[in-house]
Amino acid sequence: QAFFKPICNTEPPSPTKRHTKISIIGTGNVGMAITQTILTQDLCDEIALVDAKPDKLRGEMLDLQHGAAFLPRTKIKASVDYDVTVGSDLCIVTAGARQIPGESRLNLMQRNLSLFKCIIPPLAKYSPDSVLLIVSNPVDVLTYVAWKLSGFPSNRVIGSGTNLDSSRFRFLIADHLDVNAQDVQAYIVGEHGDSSVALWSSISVGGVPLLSLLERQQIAYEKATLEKIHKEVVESAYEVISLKGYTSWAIGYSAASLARTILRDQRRIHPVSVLAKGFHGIQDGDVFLSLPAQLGRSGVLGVTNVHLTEEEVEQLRSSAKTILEVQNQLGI
Ligand code: 6V0
Repeated sequence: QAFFKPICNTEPPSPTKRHTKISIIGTGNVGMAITQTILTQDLCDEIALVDAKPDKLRGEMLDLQHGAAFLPRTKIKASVDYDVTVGSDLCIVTAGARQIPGESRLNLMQRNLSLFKCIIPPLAKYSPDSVLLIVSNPVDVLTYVAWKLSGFPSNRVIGSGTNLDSSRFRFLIADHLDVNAQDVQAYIVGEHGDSSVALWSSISVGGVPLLSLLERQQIAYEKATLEKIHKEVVESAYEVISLKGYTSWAIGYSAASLARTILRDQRRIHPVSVLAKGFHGIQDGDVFLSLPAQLGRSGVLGVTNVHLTEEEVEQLRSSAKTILEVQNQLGI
């Protein structure tokens, strides 16, 4: 006998309301912070977790399931087998090898390439229409690797890129001016990490362009102060890692915000890693780096025509060159 006795003939579910599923590959610090943010923000109906360590994976799944009474209803599954990801709308990859002390970046990159060869083809097989969101580092090169291995069109392969760096940038500017970070429009573009580019010329606070405001009010804006803020953005990941061993909460919010924009077709603009060939004079080779891009249900809808100063274009091209150099050594 059924648990519930129906009170009337229930309507079949509306064909426009569909089941949404997110798969998260890698249940380390970052994967779990993303999962927990997605769960609490009620962004999908089902989450599938995949990791290479079965005990850790099952432990994380049970721990989250035990919170069901306090959370929006979301089915949580976990397996070391990729068939658990079947029919995903969004696949978020956070699995990554950890740098061994003394290991070169290139060697780490080669190990991550081997890892992606085991991860991306089955994801593409089980969810051929999904959007891939790459978080593992070095994120720009690995987004290129994921694009190549998946065979997906480039609009469906996105790297979380400088979405996080931009959030750190907005926090520091907001802190400096004592305003709300959500009122600060500011972008960091280019490589996620050391060669990232701060777009000072396009910063605005509550619709007021920052640099012209400072000039109008004759506040001697010192380039050194601005550069110090950017330097702090670049160093902040290293600082957090040196203090707590890894970064997790901010990347959790950052990736969940991308998931919301994509799955709910919000068409918001995020600085994320996209195929940048053809933009701002980047012509040599297929390189993924972050540019302000409009995102929606089908992935990247377009790249905004943001104004860059000559210096910013120069820095962006040099960022592209740095990424291409690593990419070319991989032989993929
Ligand atoms: P972690 O805690 O070591 O977790 C990595 C997880 O990946 C572990 O649970 C592993 O078992 C798992 N894993 C390893 N190999 C496989 C495989 N073949 N299949 C499935 N799972 C596997 O690392 P953490 O979570 O701290 O970081 C993960 C990645 O995110 C790293 O590459 C970081 O550098 C990167 N980050 C990227 C950020 C960004 O802004 N793009 C920000 C923070 C961290």
